[in-house]
Amino acid sequence: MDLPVRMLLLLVVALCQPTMQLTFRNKFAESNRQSTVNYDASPHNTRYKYEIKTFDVRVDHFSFAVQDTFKLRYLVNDTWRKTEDAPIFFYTGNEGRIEVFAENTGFLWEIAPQFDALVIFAEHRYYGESLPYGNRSFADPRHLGYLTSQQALADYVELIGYLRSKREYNRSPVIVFGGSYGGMLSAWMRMKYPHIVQGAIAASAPILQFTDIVTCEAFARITTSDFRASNPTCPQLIRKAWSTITEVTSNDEGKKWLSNNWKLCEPLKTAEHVQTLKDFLQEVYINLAMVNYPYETNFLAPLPGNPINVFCQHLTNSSLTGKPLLSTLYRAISVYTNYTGQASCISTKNAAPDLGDQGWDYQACTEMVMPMCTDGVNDMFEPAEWNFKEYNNTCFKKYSVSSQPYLACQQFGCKNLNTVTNINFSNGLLDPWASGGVLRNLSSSAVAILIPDAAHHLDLRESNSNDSYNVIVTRKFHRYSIKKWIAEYRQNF
Ligand SMILES: *[C@@H]1O[C@H](CO)[C@@H](O)[C@H](O)[C@H]1NC(C)=O
Ligand SMILES: *[C@@H]1O[C@H](CO)[C@@H](O)[C@H](O)[C@H]1NC(C)=O
Ligand SMILES: *[C@@H]1O[C@H](CO)[C@@H](O)[C@H](O)[C@H]1NC(C)=O
Ligand SMILES: *[C@@H]1O[C@H](CO)[C@@H](O)[C@H](O)[C@H]1NC(C)=O
Ligand SMILES: *[C@@H]1O[C@H](CO)[C@@H](O)[C@H](O)[C@H]1NC(C)=O
Ligand SMILES: *[C@@H]1O[C@H](CO)[C@@H](O)[C@H](O)[C@H]1NC(C)=O
Ligand SMILES: *[C@@H]1O[C@H](CO)[C@@H](O)[C@H](O)[C@H]1NC(C)=O
Ligand SMILES: CC(=O)N[C@H]1CO[C@H](CO)[C@@H](O)[C@@H]1O
Repeated sequence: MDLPVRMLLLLVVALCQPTMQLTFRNKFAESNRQSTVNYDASPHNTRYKYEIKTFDVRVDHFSFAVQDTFKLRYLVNDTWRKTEDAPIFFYTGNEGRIEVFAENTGFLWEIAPQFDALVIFAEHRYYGESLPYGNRSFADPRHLGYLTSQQALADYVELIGYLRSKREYNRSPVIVFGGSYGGMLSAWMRMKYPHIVQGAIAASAPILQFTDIVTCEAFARITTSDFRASNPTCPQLIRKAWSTITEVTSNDEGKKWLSNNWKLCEPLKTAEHVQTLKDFLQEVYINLAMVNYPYETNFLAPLPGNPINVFCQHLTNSSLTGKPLLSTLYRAISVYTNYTGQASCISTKNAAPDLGDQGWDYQACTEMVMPMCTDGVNDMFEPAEWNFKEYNNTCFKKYSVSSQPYLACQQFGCKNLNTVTNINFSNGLLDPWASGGVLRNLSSSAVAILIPDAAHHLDLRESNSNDSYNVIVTRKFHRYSIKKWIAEYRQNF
């Protein structure tokens, strides 16, 4: 059984495991909370070269009571550093193994030689191998409580301090890079620590995707519009299919029919299984929107270029209903689940409960509460309200924590950001996460770059002959900004 490898930068919306005890579930919120990075751990076909090092950091940067330390992993390439005080290009790692982000951030690798820069990719605590309490990190709420974005930023500050403590990097300007949650971290690094970080490239960073800041429908509407752009019938059939699935699977014969025809690894037996299948479909649609890149990629799953077009080519006959509709939908879904032709069956469960998964779920339950909802009218999903109370209750049951929906905005700011400087916020407008992105200039040097034809942080990827003019120009702007920031830094010395 070959589960497609789903890798991701950032907030990848992943499989939803049904929480049976809930009568009402906000599926959208649930899938957001289950966001995950599933990565291929094997080091085959590593595109870029680096050394892997570790650095001891404190588990708790904000008290004097806890003395524990752990090893934070980071990747280094110092090949292009020519002179003293070379710029440090520092990727603020997000929710997953750091190698995944190194592989998918070709832009940084491409420009490092032009800037003679030292390249660093730092792993986020509680992901990959940077586990403060080893394999007990997730077992005990007292161990898990140090998983916060603020602690992670403080790790990066310590690591930068250590790198700069060496004579040859004493006065090195630091430029941070990140995509998705990593982009949030790079923006926040510059906002919180401007004396340490000279500038930030924050790609597809939804720093505004929080309570009372953006509307909860936006994410689903952007996803839907990506499918509509391909062909208007496509999202209509997707919407129709939800009730068709309910009807067809209302009896055992129908459950069996669907299990066989869709080649499901785990046959549908109960209503909960059907719900798991629906959550899975929702995840597939969202992931397709995120990685709707113009060329073949293997980020969340092996996919063709412009995967939504390929998907929607199957969904053009608006008269389809019942089983024929579901058979057609299966062929469309196969673009995501079986592009390689290697899948023997479709698994609707997250078969590999890895640490990355757990980590993001916890973060979404504590500080990264991102309200999402659907209405089934302006979007192609089943209607689901945002219900904070239910959300918090589920989190409390799982982790004994109380969700803090206002914490991120309190700590980092969501409004009145006009004092922010030296950040380029880039947003692919095809990306559902643009819903929480910075789409307006905050100040003369903290600017929003809108890329109409790009998905989730496409501009951070390596160049490709199919990149649109807008993506190419965005990368040029980034290079220009970085040059400017470094020159400003050097002038101040
Ligand atoms: C840095 O990357 C270049 C290009 O891939 C490679 O030739 C070099 O060996 C790398 N340096 C280190 C220290 O890994
Ligand atoms: C955790 O790690 C310890 C030491 O490396 C090992 O002995 C133990 O079996 C591990 N436990 C689990 C549940 O993996
Ligand atoms: C660019 O897109 C075209 C058409 O979608 C495709 O045939 C081609 O393989 C793509 N090129 C690359 C480098 O992926
Ligand atoms: C569209 O679907 C309907 C209902 O299944 C079918 O009768 C019709 O032949 C289909 N049209 C095309 C062009 O395939
Ligand atoms: C995947 O594609 C191959 C080749 O077309 C096919 O034999 C196989 O049944 C497909 N698997 C699934 C789960 O659809
Ligand atoms: C979350 O739920 C717990 C348990 O019911 C409750 O004690 C806590 O006050 C709730 N938090 C918020 C912010 O409502
Ligand atoms: C932000 O300002 C830049 C100039 O610094 C301008 O080119 C760009 O269009 C502005 N972006 C938005 C979204 O207004
Ligand atoms: C496209 C764009 O607006 N890029 C900007 C990135 O930020 C610098 C200033 O810090 C601007 O000069 C660039 O125009």
